[in-house]
Amino acid sequence: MVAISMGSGASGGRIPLRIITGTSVCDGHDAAIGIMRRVMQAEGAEVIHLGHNRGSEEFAMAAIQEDAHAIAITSYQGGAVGQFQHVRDTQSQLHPTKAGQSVSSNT
Ligand code: B12
Repeated sequence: MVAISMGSGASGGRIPLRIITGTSVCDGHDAAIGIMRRVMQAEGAEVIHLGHNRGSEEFAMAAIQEDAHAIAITSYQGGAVGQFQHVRDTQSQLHPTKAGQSVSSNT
């Protein structure tokens, strides 16, 4: 199980990683993230999949509302590269204390 240690407790201190997944804005290429989210789930992560054509605010808000540990975005049109930084910036605006989460990308 992919989990992080949170010290002692009921689950032995390990909680499953919570990951937001989706495809970048104006992008309908969701085959790859469909594979990746199933790999993450098979490893025990809790995946909140937003689907395709998702904007920065949607990723940022979902990460905050779902108390996620990471955001995984796929993009097939190079124009969305800037979106990854924009998601972080939006998170910092919406919830400064949570802005430390990791955002992984593949273009
Ligand atoms: C399938 C496909 C489509 C399908 C998408 C189906 C779907 N639901 O996903 C359809 C037909 C809808 C489509 C449409 C279009 N497409 Co298209 N498409 C492709 C194609 C042939 C394959 C992409 C794919 O899914 N590969 C299968 C995945 C599993 O493999 P992969 O990409 O290697 O992904 C692996 C890694 O990259 C990695 N990975 C990927 N994402 C992530 C994310 C994370 C977090 C992690 C950890 C890993 C990871 O893991 C994956 C598994 O190993 C590519 C060409 C190509 N060969 O890449 C063109 C391609 C991406 N498409 C392209 C274009 C231009 C379009 C259209 C604009 C065409 C048009 N004029 O209508 C539209 C745009 C629609 C839209 N709004 O998005 C261009 C993009 C050019 C660019 N970069 O700007 C490409 C490159 C084709 C080309 N050579 O021109 N497309």
